[in-house]
Order: sequence, then structure tokens, then C-alpha cells
Amino acid sequence: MNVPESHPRYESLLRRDRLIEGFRNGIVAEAGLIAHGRGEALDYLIGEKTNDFAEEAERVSAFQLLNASNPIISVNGNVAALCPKSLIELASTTGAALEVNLFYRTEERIAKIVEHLENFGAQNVLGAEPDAQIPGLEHARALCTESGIFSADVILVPLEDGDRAQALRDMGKTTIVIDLNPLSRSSKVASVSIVDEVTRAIPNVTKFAEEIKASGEGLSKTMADFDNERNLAMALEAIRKGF
Ligand code: PTJ
Repeated sequence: MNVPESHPRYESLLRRDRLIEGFRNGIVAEAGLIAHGRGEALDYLIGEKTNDFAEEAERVSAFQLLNASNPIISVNGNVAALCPKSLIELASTTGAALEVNLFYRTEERIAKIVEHLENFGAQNVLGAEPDAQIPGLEHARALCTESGIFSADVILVPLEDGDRAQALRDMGKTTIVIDLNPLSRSSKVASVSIVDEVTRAIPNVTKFAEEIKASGEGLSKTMADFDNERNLAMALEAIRKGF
């Protein structure tokens, strides 16, 4: 990209560039470009920064992932293109496994995303050989692995579609959704909704997980007090008021 780092929209332009490149390399779905545009508009409205409500949700998410017995990070085309390194860092800090799981599923795209993550140093990426199904969804979107998403107790699903987010909740899992839209069905059905841009949110969750591990904190007051509905209401209020 020929835009200097001093450009006021550098970060945003870099994200676009990564998605376009991901699309050309067969990682990002066509609809992924559209989905990102919607996210950009909402990010603009929350000031293109991590707000207090998002930080609170990110901290709670770090607790949830660290306290899980089988934490999983679900990876789609957009997230793989936008922040592969941060995904791997979060997985290694929290002991979570990465599983590629796509809305617009093709075996070819799954293989490319697995390879892309491996090129950034990921190991044992799940998803290419599904052997289980999420109940309540039609065939392709239901496919997952038994040792990964199917048996996960805590699952991070960035940019998830509402149906699957609901189906995962119905399985009794703790779901953490990252979505800039506080009104999306995914945000509404999640146990913890992070209303923040995914490239900011994932490193923040890692940072909080590192802090929690270093301090040896147990179940903190932050977690006990967390109310997802109230947190979403604060995000909506921030969008309404403008920044
Ligand atoms: O790679 P696939 O096949 O799994 O497909 C991925 C997409 C994202 C195309 C698919 O899941 C999809 O169509 O998603 P939706 O239903 O458009 O929802 C995407 C949500 O994520 C929207 O509410 C967007 O506002 C939000 N969003 C988009 N980009 C970002 C984002 N949230 C946080 N950070 C972003 N960068």
C-alpha cells in the first residue's frame, strides 16, 4: 500500500488493503468486503477507538477464556485476513485452539485459511476435517470438529452470524462475540458482546489475559458485576450520542 503511516486514515486503509488482498488470495468471501464496510461505518460512530464498555467486555472475555476447560477461537475469512498474528497470540496466551469455521463454507477456502494461519506460525489449526455438527443448523454451517467447537465450553466468535451464535448458546456454551453492531442478533444472544473493531479487540483480550495471569487474580469483581445487556445499552448510547 502506498499510503504513508502518517496518513490520518492509515489504520483503516491498511485493514481494507488486507481484506482486498485476502479476497484476491481466496481467503475472504465476496460478502466479507461488504460486511467490513458495514463495520467501518459503525466504527466511525463509536470514534474508531476502544470505548470503556468494550474494554470491560474484553477483560471479562479474557477471564472467561482463561477459566475455560476447552476454549476455542472460531476463525472466518475476514478475521484471518485482518489479524492472523493477533489470533495466534491470543490462542497461545489463553490456551485456546483455533478452528476455521465459515459462513460461506468451501473446502478450498478452509484449506487456504488453515495454510495462511500456519504461515504465521499457527499449529494444529482445526476445521479442515469436521466430524461433528452443531444441532439446529443446516448442513454446511453446522460442520465443526468434535474436539474443538463441538465440545468447547467457551467460544470466541468474531463477526459471527446470528443463527450460529444462537445455536452455540443453545448448546449451553459461553459465547464471546466481537461485533461492531450492538443491535445484531449475534451481539444480543452472546454471553459477552465486545462492541469494538476486531483488530483492536483481539490484542486487548490478549493484553488483559496476560495481566490476569501475571497478577494471579481469581474471579474478579469485574466478572461478577458484568451485565451484557447493560454493556450493549452503553454501546448503543455511544452510537446515538456520537463522540
Ligand atoms: O468468511 P466467512 O465465510 O465465514 O464469512 C464472514 C462474513 C463476515 C462475511 C459473514 O460472517 C457475514 O456475512 O457476516 P455478517 O452477517 O455481515 O455480520 C458481520 C458483522 O460484523 C456485522 O454486524 C458488522 O458490523 C461486523 N463487522 C464487520 N467488520 C468488523 C465487524 N465487527 C468488528 N470488527 C470488524 N472489522
